[in-house]
Amino acid sequence: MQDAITAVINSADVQGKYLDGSAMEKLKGYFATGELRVRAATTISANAAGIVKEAVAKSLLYSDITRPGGNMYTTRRYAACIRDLDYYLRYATYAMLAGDPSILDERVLNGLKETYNSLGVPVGATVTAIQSMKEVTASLVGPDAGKEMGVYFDYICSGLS
Ligand SMILES: CCC1=C(C)/C(=C/C2=NC(=C\c3[nH]c(/C=C4\NC(=O)[C@H](C)[C@H]4CC)c(C)c3CCC(=O)O)/C(CCC(=O)O)=C2C)NC1=O
Repeated sequence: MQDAITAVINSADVQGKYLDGSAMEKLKGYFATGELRVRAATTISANAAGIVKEAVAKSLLYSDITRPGGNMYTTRRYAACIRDLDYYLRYATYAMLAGDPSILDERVLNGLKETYNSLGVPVGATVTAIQSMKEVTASLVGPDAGKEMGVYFDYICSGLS
């Protein structure tokens, strides 16, 4: 796993150089948003179950997905879907704190598309639900932190598609 600081340092180290102006700007941007990131993560963790619930209500409930024959039908599959959304929210929050998406590649997206395809889990509906979490989260943490979280929700969606 990387974060905004190690990403900048690693790339300078590869060249055997001190951080240049643009690397310093990246670090400054990260430090300047530290407070924002921590505050957003605190709010998200205190409201995680509610965020998932509202996103599911907005995007999946009472659709073909939750009816007989749908992939969320039966409590076992419904619970697996909620659990997956919980994972996406938690890992997007970690990535937002780190200011770097590498944790998503390593711990979430690695092999996920293949797993979904082999189990018949619909990727399109999953992406819709993640986009819905993005909106619910932004309305809770405000536009600036919401935008930053959006980067990592979108990263998960493109990794799935
Ligand atoms: C932390 C990293 C991590 C991720 C991301 C993860 C995902 C993950 N989701 C799974 C299943 C599943 N995922 C879903 C999800 C959905 N079905 C829908 O129709 C909805 C659109 C969607 C929710 C948004 C469902 C229903 C299953 C069970 C499928 C089945 O067994 O038939 C499975 C198969 C094994 C299992 O059932 O537990 C994995 C590995 N596991 C992990 O360890």
